[in-house]
Amino acid sequence: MITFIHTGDLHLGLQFRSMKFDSNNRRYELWHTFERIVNMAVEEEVDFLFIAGDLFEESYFTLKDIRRVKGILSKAEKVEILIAAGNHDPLNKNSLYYSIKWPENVTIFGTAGIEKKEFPHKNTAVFGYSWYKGEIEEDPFINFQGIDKEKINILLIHGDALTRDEKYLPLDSKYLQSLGFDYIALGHIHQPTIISEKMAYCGSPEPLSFKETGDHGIIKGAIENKKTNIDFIPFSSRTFKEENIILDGSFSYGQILDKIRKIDSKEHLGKNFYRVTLKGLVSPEERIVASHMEKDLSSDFYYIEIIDETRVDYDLDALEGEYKDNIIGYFIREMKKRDLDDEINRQALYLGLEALMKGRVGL
Ligand SMILES: [Mn+2]
Repeated sequence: MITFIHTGDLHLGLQFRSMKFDSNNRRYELWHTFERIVNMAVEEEVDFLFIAGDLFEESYFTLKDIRRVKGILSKAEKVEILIAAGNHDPLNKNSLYYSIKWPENVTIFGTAGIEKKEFPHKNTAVFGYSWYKGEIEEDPFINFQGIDKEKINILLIHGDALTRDEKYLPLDSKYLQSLGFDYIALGHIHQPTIISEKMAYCGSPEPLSFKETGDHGIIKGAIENKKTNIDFIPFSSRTFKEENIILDGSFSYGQILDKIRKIDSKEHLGKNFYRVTLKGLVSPEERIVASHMEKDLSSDFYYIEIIDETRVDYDLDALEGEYKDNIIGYFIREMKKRDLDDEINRQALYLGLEALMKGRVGL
């Protein structure tokens, strides 16, 4: 039997430039989680650690950083560590992968088609391929010789088997599955995706943005007598969560804040990244100012982002009565002739009213 941990897409060194959160702290967390993964491989005495590409961000990584990677991996001297570079850490002549001497137990796959590394004492062959630039369209399987079915065979590769984007090494999952591998460890898609018991994307162990909601972690697996068992293990220190809250115009500001605080347990609020979109109606007195709301919630949340998609709930009849002789009254009467159940008409009504009411206040 062999056991393994499959990870990838760590994106160590990522800048998080467009994010509002503390990017320096998040970068530290990526390092820490990488270290936790390697520690787990040591503690659980797995045979293999597979890293399926995008281990680091080449554009921002330094020699000091790659030495830090080596230092962390050096703690797992009894684990066979295999790396297939991806589009963010491509293996070319300038690559940091070439700037240091790696321990004996670390294998970085080459870039000239699918390579094989044998582990005779484990009766295992691991195949892999590294990207050499940021976009790969050619087929690395062109000269692939096939596998020896007497052995345990594993493939480690970074590429797109889901949408098969032609720039990002499109992988044909049916073809891959037909090759007879006992396990195919994929990288590139950041959402953990188990395609079959023998083929999976581990996903990014630490999610990197609100595009990566839900659980993130690693895959642990074992292969025995041609049978493969894999488990997804949630492992991230934080998760990204998106919620919608529908308001109906009857809520006070304080009640809206309370509603937002109730989207999760106190413990989770203090830990995760939340993006809350407010929809529906608010009374004219309770117009949302997202930045104020974020400040008022900041003591309850580790990170909170408010997106305001509410509309002000005007009392049309009252407004029409109050302003019957001026443009506001004319506008309401004109709009009432239209179908106000139609979303576009309603939006026009609210936007128009908002502009007119603001004008009134401005006077
Ligand atoms: Mn990636």
